[in-house]
Amino acid sequence: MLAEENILKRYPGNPIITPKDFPGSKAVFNPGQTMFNGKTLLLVSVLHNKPYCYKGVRQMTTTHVAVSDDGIHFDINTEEPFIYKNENEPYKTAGDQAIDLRVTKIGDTYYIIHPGCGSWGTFGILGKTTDFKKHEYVNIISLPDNRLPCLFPEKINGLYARIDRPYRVAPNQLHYMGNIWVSYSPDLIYWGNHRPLLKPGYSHWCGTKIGPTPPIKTKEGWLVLIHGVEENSSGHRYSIGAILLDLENPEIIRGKTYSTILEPYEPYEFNGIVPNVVFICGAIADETKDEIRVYYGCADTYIGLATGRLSELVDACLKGQ
Ligand code: BMA
Repeated sequence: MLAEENILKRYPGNPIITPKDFPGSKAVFNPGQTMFNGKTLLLVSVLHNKPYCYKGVRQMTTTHVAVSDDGIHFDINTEEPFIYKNENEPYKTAGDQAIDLRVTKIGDTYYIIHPGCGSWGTFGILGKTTDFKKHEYVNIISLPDNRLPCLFPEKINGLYARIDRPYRVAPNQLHYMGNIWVSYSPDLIYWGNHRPLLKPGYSHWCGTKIGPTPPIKTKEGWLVLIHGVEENSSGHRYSIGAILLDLENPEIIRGKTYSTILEPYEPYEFNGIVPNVVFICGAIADETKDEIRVYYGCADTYIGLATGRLSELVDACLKGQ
């Protein structure tokens, strides 16, 4: 699909954050995102050129807070990581993979989920903060291989809710695949009532894999931006689409986009550590302004900004465009 036909439109000054903004890094990508005290706040995944030493622990990836008044120019805290490997569990076991952050605000608390990766497999680590200075570990909330559960921003029928994507080995053994599921919890730690929601492969752009981001509440339903992976003769291609879930019963899909809302097209989405990738961990929506902003990873190296109209995305889901 031509870039101009996608619902999300790129900011012309993309990429807005690059490794040049973080001395010693080789990738600054896949950010978690939210509004905090009236500012746009990103939790940036940083891959270092050589081990980054913090509090005596050497690590190759860390998470850093970046804030902006205008949503375009960001001030990154390069001195202090927000999440980093340390001697406490689960970080000791998990290795340093504090990347791909999913942020959900529930009440006054910002919950953050990121993967722990290591010889135990990849699992979901839940943490929280109220000030984006202190990150507090809560618990491991998903077993391998289920790296990124995403929380709904409010309880549904009296329970916390989440969507996740446990992996399974595909029958042809060529790829790992996974389906998206919904589950519920009384306390954000113990999860149950698991229900299957969506398989990959309903459209060419998500032929082998799909993965969720935190749901966004709209009048018409929960809007969930997802990434999709298509394998072809030159490798993989990561694009972005959307699904819309029923507000009262998120196990019901009200609609989904069959085409991408953003797919790799620009040079900075090809020329990087992992070419042919646009990857999302969330979005910032404002229903009163009918606006959605997506800070997305480009080729696992940079951060780009794409914007669109929330109502157009919801319509595209309902019409199956
Ligand atoms: C996924 C994750 C992302 C990455 C993407 C493309 O599996 O590892 O961090 O952006 O692959 O490489």
